[in-house]
Amino acid sequence: MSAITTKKHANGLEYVNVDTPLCQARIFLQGAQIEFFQPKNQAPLLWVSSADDYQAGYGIRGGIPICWPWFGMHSNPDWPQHGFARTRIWDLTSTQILESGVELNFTLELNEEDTRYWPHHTQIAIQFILNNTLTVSLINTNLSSNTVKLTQALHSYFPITDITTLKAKGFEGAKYLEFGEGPFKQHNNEVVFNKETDRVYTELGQIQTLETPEGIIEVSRKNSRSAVLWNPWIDKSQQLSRFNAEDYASMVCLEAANVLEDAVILAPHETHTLTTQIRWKN
Ligand code: TA6
Repeated sequence: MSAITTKKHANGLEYVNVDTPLCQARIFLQGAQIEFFQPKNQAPLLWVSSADDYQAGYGIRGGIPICWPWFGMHSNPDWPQHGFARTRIWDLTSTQILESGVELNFTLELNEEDTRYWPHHTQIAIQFILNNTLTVSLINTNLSSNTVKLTQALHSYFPITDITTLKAKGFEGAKYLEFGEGPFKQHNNEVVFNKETDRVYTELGQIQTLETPEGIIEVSRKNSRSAVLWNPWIDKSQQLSRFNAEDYASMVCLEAANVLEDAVILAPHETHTLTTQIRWKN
């Protein structure tokens, strides 16, 4: 028997609790941020830092924060990194319990302050389809009469037991930029981690895998021309908010995105859907 209920975290943030025969999940209304997803009889597929205190106004450090309507730093240094969508309260607009799993839809109504950052009439929605696989789709519709340009990412945090044994695969032949340099060519198929890694890949395939001794996490992307691969390593971990110094060893981000030259251009009344699908491959 599936159950979808709304609950309140001890620190006040509301979330939707999903408990079905196929999986369990928690999606916070703030940022429509999924911060927990566990398929039945398998380990959780998302990571959250124990240092996060679930305070209003901050993206939770883990799960899948939504970076929209820009990724990274804005040209105006006073504007929030990764946009404002992840700190806003989204509305749960529909839920469906199906044989094949559960579908939840959220929308973000842009308020007065938002239009200061993003003065374009835009419908922004996110759909979750939960079964033994997590499918997340960020749906942008340009309701204005002008063409708009935006960047976006589903900033997924994954649990790994040891960053030094992780092999991230599926990047062969791609190009990447890192720390403002490049593009560099990715010659071999796997990426290993021994320093801060913050790569924006482009021209890559739609499926990557995170291979650990505990199992293989498969991450696939649709309508995503970029993928961001990030581990802060030792020094950066000391500077990050809501992040333990040792957290770098047990997490990695692999983000379905459209950033930099891969920005999304939306003509009037055009819709773009960015999707990521996550599952245990074995
Ligand atoms: O996606 C990688 C990245 O852009 C890193 O450079 C780092 O800033 C990370 O996102 C986390 O950003 P946040 O604003 O959530 O601390």
